[in-house]
Amino acid sequence: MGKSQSKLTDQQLEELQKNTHYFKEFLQALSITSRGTPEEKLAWAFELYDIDGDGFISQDEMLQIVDAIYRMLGSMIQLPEDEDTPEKRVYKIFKLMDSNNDGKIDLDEFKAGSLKDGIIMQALNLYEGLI
Ligand SMILES: [Ca+2]
Ligand SMILES: [Ca+2]
Repeated sequence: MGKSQSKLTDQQLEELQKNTHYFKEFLQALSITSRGTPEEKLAWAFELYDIDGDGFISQDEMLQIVDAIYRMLGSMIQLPEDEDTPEKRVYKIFKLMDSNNDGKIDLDEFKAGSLKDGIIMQALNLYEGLI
């Protein structure tokens, strides 16, 4: 990730299109698991967030997802000022979830953090309402 800019470059637009496509797959996968327990859904969600499949969610990976979620749902959910950009949100998520401070989130941290933090569970429930 480069420096944040207010204007979208062509590359960022391309990235956005990829994210949107990715997000649709994300929704589909979640709909498949909509009958699972919250724990099962979180395990699924973790795999989706872990884009390169190395067993950890990096800040870049989290940013891609949060960015996609914000673009798709931004007008449907109220966001406090300290998390009204994906970057701020990712910072907060990592502060909350990354309990051993190694800069990435493993499955246990993700599960524990998601149950503590509203937005991911809220998003999971929102998808169920939509599908
Ligand atoms: Ca990863
Ligand atoms: Ca960690």
